[in-house]
Amino acid sequence: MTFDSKIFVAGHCGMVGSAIVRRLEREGFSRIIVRSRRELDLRGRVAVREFFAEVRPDVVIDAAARVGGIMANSEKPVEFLLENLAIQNNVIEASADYGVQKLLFLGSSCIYPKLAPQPIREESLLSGPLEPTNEAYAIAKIAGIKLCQAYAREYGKPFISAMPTNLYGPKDNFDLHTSHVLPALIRKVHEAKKNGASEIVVWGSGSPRREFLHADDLADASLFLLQAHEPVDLVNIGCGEDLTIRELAETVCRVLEFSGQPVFDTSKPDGTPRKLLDIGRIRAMGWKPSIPLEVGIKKTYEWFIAFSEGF
Ligand code: GFB
Repeated sequence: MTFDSKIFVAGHCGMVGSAIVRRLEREGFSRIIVRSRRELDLRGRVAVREFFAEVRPDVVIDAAARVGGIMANSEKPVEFLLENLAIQNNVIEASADYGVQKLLFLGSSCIYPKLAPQPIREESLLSGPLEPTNEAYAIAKIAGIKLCQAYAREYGKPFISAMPTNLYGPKDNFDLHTSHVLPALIRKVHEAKKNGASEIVVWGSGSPRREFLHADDLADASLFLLQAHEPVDLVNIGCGEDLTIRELAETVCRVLEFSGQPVFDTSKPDGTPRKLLDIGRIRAMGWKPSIPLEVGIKKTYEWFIAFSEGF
């Protein structure tokens, strides 16, 4: 990838895609190509092929996906499966057919088995049953990894699959029903402060452990992988540390200067008990994360305050 490369960022309006575009711009890449959903529906194979035939990108970053938290995933398995398969099949196939030199396919740590040994190494893929609350999304993403690997094996395509841990940052989804846990906690604490409440309701038992990576760190890792010379097909991206949901809730309360307490609604699902990635592979290549959790939460809250009108 050079500064002259035509780089197509699929999903640039989302949290991950927008972080990648910001980073590419900051580095001085001048030919960044984006299309809104209205301009190009990535679920449509013909439209995607016409776009690739016309634009001929050199590099593709596939950050387009239907994503959501534990509730959205459990309630909408059909949409998570169909939409993600369609988007990634179209983008990956067109990248292969229209001469893309490098493709980065972004997935998620939920592709690994529910009870995979922790921290989870890339080798754990397909070694056991998945977590039921996000099985549909995970199966779609596993199909994407397998498609990239198949293109590499059969046609020599340098397609990379990167699996980030739970992400957060500006432009996250703060809808309490469909969001992930971190934006939900930020919003709950913000509203509790505003309303003078003394507690926030946290879903589940508080005991599941999760690892969190700021979207800007993921953008940094994405550029690193695209510029690396070592061949790599599947690579984890995380921060290397996890904490319980209770500890996370307490951290959000502290960072947002809320003196109330988290209380736990155990009628809501816990999901997988622990999800900590082994990041030895990308560390050995020379990459490491740089945004500590508390700093990232503070930055995300500042974004939320600035853009939360209408929430
Ligand atoms: O972030 P989250 O929705 O997704 O939930 P997963 C993580 C944990 O936080 C679960 C708890 O144990 C939730 O029960 N939690 C506590 C909450 N309070 C809340 C809340 O207010 N909202 C939410 N959403 N959770 C997703 C997968 O799993 O992770 C996706 O469903 C994807 O497929 C994503 O892989 C990264 O970490 O459980």
